[in-house]
Formats: sequence, C-alpha cells, structure tokens
Amino acid sequence: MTTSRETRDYQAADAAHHIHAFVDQKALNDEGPRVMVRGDRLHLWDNDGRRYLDGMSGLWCTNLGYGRKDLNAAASRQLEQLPYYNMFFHTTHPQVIELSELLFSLLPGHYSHAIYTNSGSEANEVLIRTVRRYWQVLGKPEKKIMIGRWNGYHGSTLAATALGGMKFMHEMGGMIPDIAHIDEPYFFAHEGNLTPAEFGLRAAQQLEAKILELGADKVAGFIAEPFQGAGGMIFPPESYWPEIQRICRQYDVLLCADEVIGGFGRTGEWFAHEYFGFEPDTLSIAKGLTSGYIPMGGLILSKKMADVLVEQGGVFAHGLTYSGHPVAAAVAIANLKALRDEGVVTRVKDDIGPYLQQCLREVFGNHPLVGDIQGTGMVAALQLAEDKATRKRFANENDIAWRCRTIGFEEGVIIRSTLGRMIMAPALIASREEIDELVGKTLKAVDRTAQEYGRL
Ligand code: PXG
Repeated sequence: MTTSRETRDYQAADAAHHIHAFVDQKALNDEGPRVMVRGDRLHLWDNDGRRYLDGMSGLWCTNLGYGRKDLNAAASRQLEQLPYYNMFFHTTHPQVIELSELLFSLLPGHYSHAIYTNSGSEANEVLIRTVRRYWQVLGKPEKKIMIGRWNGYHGSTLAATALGGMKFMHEMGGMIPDIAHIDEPYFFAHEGNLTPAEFGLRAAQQLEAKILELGADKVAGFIAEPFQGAGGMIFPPESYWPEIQRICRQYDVLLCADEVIGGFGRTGEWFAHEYFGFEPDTLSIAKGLTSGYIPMGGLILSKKMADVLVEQGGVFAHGLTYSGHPVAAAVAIANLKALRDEGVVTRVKDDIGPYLQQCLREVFGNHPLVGDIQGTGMVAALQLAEDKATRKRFANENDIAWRCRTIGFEEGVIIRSTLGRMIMAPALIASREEIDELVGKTLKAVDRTAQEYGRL
C-alpha cells in the first residue's frame, strides 16, 4: 500500500515543520526520512512500497507486532463509549480499574499500586518525586539523591535525562541536582583479566562505594535497567544483580528497576527483573504495556512503599491530565490479555526465544566482525570486535555499526546500532520463518559491512 502523495512531497512538508528525535535535522532534511505507511505482524511498508522486516519492534514496543484487530477494536469501543475522563475529581472509570487488576495479577505478589503516565520518561519523572516523597513521609527528607548508571537510558525529559547516563544529553541542558552515576556492567569493554563473575561483583560494588561517598542518609534510590537497552543492550554477569540488591538492602536505598524495555515478555519472563532474579521496590513501565499502539506508561510500587504513601502520606500533589486514560487503558487490557491468553510470553521462553538465540549463535558465532553475542528471549546484541580473544573493539566501532544498520535498511531489515553493537528486539509473536528472515537479512548486512571494512 502507498498513499496518494509523493514521498518527496511528504518529505518537503516534514522538513518544513518537524523536528525529529535525536538527529541532526539539517542533515535529515537533506537526506529525506523514509515515510512508513503500513505494518503487519513484523513487516513494515514505506510510501514507495518497499517492505522491511522490523527487527526492533518499532522502538522496542510492538510486542504483539503490527495490525492487531483486537487492540484496534478495544480502542474504537472505548472511543465511542467514554473517550476521556480524569483521576482528579475523586473519580475513576472501569478501564483503569480493570487494567490494574490485570496488571497486578501478572506481577509478583509484593507489588500493589500503580501511578499511570503516558510514557517511560514520565514514569521516571514520577519515580523521582515518589521516591523522595516516600522518604519524606518516613521522616527522612534528606534522603533524596538518585543514583543511576553511565550510559543508562531513562527517557528524554529533564529529570529522566539526568537519571540516565548519556553524557551528551546531560551537556544539552539535561542535568539537575542530587543525581549521581556509577559505571555500567559492560564486561566486553573491561580491559583487565577478571572473570565475568568477578567483574559483575566489582561493577556492583561501585554502588556501595558511591553510597558511602555520598552518605547513606542522603541516598534515596538506585535506578537501572535490568539489561541496558538504548545504551547498547548490555547484559550484566549473573553475579551483578544479587550484589546490587544486597547493597540496596544494607544501606536502605530503594531499588528501582526501569522495565520500560524489559517488561511484558521480552526476556521470556513477564518482567526482566524476574529473569535476573531480584526484587525491585519500583518498576517503571511503558512501551510493551500497550504494544506501542497508544501511549501509556506507569510506575509500579511495592506494597511496602504504597502502604507508607497511602496510609501515612496524606495528599501526594501529583497527577497528569491523561493518567490512566480510558482509551489507553482499554488497549493495555486487550494487549495484556493477548500476551497472556495466547501464551506469547511462555512461547518466548520455551520456543521462539531459544530459536532466535540459537540461530544467532550458529550464524554469527565465528563471524570475523563479531566478538560476542548477548541476549535472551527476544532481545539480542552482536558486539562488533576487531579481536574476539582479547576483546579488542574497533576504534571506529560507531561508524561501522551505523554503516551496518544503513546497509540493513537497504537489505530490507531494521536493526539498531549503538556503540559498536548491532541490536535486535523483534516482536514476540514472530514465527520461525520471520526469525529466519531477520537473521538471514542481518547476515547479509553484517557480511557487506565486513567486506567494506576489509574483514571478509
Ligand atoms: N526507560 C527506558 C529503559 C527506555 O528504553 C524510556 C525509559 C523512555 O520512554 P519514553 O516512552 O519516554 O520514550 C526508554 C525509551 C533506542 C531508544 O534508540 C530507546 C528508547 C527511546 C528511544 C530510542 O534504543 N527507550
């Protein structure tokens, strides 16, 4: 399907009026963005009729793939019946109530309450205020510093940018007081001779050192993605999370997991912290909550925190016009029911996830451009490397990875490049044929890149 308008006509209008995300707008205007017009399962079509296999679930969000009629019907029904109402005037509506019931039936039992937002960035904005409020109510208002990780990503609003560890974003007006960072647990990049287990412990112990440096009486919480997404799909060694949890418990620091990417089945568990086996106090969610069909996010609180805020906290002056929006809630309900009732998450764990991981290891295990393969379930990264044995990375790894991603588009596959890593996170409903297409086209892109850089 194409539209009645010429692509170059769209591009000119876009260039005239639209500032895109994370891009040199002038350069993009010269190049002209692809105009995407249709999606079905894992495939996308642009306005010139070109077909792409979407290896990234949009932006890590279309967990059910494109073209779901049930999600469409849920939105249409709700738009007819009650397109909007709010949570401010001592009111509520069935959709948000039923969404909460469903969500907490899928979450481990020690979580009890949600604050709904429209996005992951907002979930993390709310997180900072909620965590600080929690300590205020407990009579410890000086506990307000949040510790995040370098290269972590928690969104692009002001406080979410500060919580994240992208220095180039901090430098563009993106820092606030009372935020600190520790290193990410990026084993492949470490230059010593530690084993992964030793490295994981060392990386976690940076948190202890930072808490002691700042004073445990000043630190409110530690936030991290269970596996780091936008910062390169970094999986920590197994020793990492148990040690982080020990440190948070020992110093009375809240453990906050950003599940915006990892949540809703990506790893084969409902939430990524379940895969890594730790128990956060809060979960930030978005993306897969609605499979990206409509914006919605939220902050999940443990019962321990909610009890303090609800029973002792009085008024918490916080809320968004669209908190718990009925249309978004209706879509989220349809999405969660499909993920549950069609066995999508279970299949990621038992069938299609292992299939993707096995194919990648077979195809890229000895590839001259690839030094390491990480991932589980429906998320994976190929680490580009000059020398696998010594973990030597290319000096120009960003350029190589970006080139590989561009060739991918030419070959009809969308994969993401970040910091010398090629990332994929396909829709959870992928068939084996769709995975074969993803891996086959990715191989063409990686091979062509290797040829261009003299490695093949
Ligand atoms: N937390 C995490 C872990 C995320 O990945 C956000 C919060 C912010 O969510 P919103 O809905 O405000 O965008 C994200 C967003 C990438 C990429 O290139 C990743 C995200 C957004 C844009 C690009 O990998 N994740």
